Amino acid sequence: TTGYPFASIEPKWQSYWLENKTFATPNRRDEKGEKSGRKKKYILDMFPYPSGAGLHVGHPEGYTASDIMSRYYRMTQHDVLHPIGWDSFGLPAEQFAIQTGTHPEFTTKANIDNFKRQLQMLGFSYDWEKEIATTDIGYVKWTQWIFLQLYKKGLAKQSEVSVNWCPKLGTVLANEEVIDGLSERGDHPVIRLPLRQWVLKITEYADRLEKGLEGLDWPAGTMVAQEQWIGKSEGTEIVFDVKGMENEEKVTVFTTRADTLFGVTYVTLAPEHPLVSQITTAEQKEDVDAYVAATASRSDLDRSSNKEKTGVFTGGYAIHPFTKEEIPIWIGDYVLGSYGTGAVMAVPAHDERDFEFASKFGLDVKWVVEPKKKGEELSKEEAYTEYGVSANSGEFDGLTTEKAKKAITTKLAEMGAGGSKITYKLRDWVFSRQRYWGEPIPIYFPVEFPKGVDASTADPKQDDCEHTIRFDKPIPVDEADLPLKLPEMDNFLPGDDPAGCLARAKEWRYFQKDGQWFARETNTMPQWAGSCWYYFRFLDPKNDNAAFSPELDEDWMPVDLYVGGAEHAVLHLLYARFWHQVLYDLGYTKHPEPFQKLIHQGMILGSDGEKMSKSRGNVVNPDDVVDMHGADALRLYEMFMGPLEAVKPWQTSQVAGVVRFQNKLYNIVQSAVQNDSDVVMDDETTKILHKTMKKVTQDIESMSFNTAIAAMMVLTNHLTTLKDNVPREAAEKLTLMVSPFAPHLGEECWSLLGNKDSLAYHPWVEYDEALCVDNSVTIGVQVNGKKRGEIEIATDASQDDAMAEAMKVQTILNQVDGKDVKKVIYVQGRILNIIC
Ligand code: ANZ
Repeated sequence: TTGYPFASIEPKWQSYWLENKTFATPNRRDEKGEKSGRKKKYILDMFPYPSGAGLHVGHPEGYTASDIMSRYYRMTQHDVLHPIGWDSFGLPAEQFAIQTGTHPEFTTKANIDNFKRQLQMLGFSYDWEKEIATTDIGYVKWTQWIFLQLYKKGLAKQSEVSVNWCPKLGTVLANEEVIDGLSERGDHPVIRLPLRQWVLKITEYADRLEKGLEGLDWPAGTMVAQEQWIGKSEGTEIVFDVKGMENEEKVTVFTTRADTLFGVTYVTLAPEHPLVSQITTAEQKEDVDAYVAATASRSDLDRSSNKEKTGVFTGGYAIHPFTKEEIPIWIGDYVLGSYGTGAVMAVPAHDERDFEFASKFGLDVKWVVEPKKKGEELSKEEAYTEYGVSANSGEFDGLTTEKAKKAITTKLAEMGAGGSKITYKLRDWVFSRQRYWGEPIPIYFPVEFPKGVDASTADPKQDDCEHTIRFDKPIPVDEADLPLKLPEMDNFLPGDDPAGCLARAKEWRYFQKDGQWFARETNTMPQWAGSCWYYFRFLDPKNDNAAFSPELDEDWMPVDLYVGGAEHAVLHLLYARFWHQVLYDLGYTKHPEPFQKLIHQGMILGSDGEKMSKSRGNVVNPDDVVDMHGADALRLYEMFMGPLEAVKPWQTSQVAGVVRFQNKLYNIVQSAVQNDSDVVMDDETTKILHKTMKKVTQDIESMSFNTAIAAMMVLTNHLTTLKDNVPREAAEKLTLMVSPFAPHLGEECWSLLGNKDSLAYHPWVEYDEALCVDNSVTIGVQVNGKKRGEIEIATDASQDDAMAEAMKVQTILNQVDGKDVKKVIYVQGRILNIIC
């Protein structure tokens, strides 16, 4: 056998595909705009961030899977849209710019070129005419346009958000980047600081985002993760009067356990609750102020962690809505200001956190839920948080927890002291970044000068020109003036102004219109923005008059298959669904959800079973694998490693297995080509062939690629045993089947078999169900009651056929030969008994 010369063959087919635009997206309408009757598939990869490191072997895993599906659907007569692009804004390019002075645009372009070279080297069937980068100015224009639609719909607002500001690093940090008040990077002090930010009101879509999940074909874990992030919580709001302020202020709490209302022994407010200052008595003021100040620097994450509970008494009292008892009001930072109402009714008997808090401060504990099961007793050493039966709860005694919740909620509603309430964990989305390399937010503000200053000669670009920017009067950029480009800069350091480095680009920031000065927003959008709608732009990447046309939305949406990493299970998918639903509400798309089916490829680990990382030195570079074995071998190996969704270690030694498979397949085709007299298919080969065609077809449909490859290996091994007698039909069908997996090999074999055109649109193989069923049996043959051998015959073979088969077996023949056969007993499918 000869090795398959991939090094010359693969680039040849890659050029062929590019030159012939083999994978151009078909038009789904004729010249009259009539829709085609063909089925469609929109197959989408999560587009990569073009990092300086280039592709790692994890990228081709998902991309090969989606490529197999795209190629398979083209061969099964679907119109296929399979695009790719670049998620090219983001921090690394900016940090590289800060370190080296290289403009992020330059770095981004170089990285994209490298990624593109690598993807083309792997033979993916993308339509390169659809390529987009989120940093393209023609794309930025429409990202900004969508922001304006959000703004006009009241879904983009400014808000003072408490952020983690690190003066030393000159940047805002995510909660995860702050450890015990210090920056994770460099151990610099971090302060909590209110910063004016743009916020997208995703919470207004909480309900829709949850309901929309229904009917999507997504991994169960991802659905759950989205649901948990949205965090729908059904409960009750309960209104408590405040002693001495009966007609003025009330404290409203949110609870999921209204049944425990008779067990409330104190109320806790979040330290930032607006009523704290009014409720606090003069005696308690000093302690309360000190506590409020001390907790101001703690993040929500930190506050809800399992650290020791802290708090102080306000001196005020709430009135129990039923018993009219006076209940002390405390503040404690385990109550978050941003969830529910920022206030809780504390029931230490039945809530762990309240129990801990009450134990620490010597507060009362009242037991109001008893276990349902007979014999089970309250330990009273810890909170009893299970459901049970109400006790010490007046008229509600004896009700199960579920019933008591309903009855108490109903009664509160009748009294005007509360009612049912649905709360969500989801928070509004802080949408601005104080960075350079992002889309400028298309908003500006009026500039005002102190009284007495002549506005016509003032120039706010000058350092000494005193002025005020009226952030309370935002003005959206005219849609006709989009895109709003970034200014040229050569220093991308954030600096000591939390407003970010764009604040220093004064020539860009300040402008005059009709004699009035204005200042642009200096915040940019987060990297999430570009990935929120790229799947729409792929429909219509060159459209300068709209983000995408309504016809193309109708023709191609929704995405039929979305393939990407599970690390995007929550945020990207939620943000993209949110923008999608807004665009749906505005009438720009006819489809309520963007991604119908979602698959996460499992992570590929290093050969040591650890996550691949530079520091571990266990990273496998696809360039090296392609150099050594070729692109098809890399594709086949990654698909053969195990189930697509499984996490699996890279084992270089096992690449050899798929290389052998490729070589054998190539040799089979060559041998079939050399057979000028057409070899007839024997029954066994026919059968294996049809079984393989069935298995590969079904396995591709269910994206079970490793088992499809295994089946093709079995067929290949069988055909190899036929040596010079490989039937041409078998070689052709095998070539068609392998082509989605190993497209270069497929095309090369197809052309060796005498075809002039690419096989990309050749009809997929069809199997005969009848030839796939196992319809032969092996039965024992007795001569005069003694077993003398076995025969393999059709399940429904006749007695004559069975006898004929038996007479071919020497051990049987020896017993019968020369004698008269007196009688034959044949039971179909079971036994043949010859009496002689
Ligand atoms: C009284 C009670 C009694 C509660 C009991 C629980 C058990 P989920 O399911 O997460 O929505 N809670 C409400 N708002 C809060 C806030 N801002 N910060 C911290 N905790 C808050 O949980 C709702 C429960 O979490 C509420 O029900 C409240 O405590 C607490 F036996 O109220 B519960």
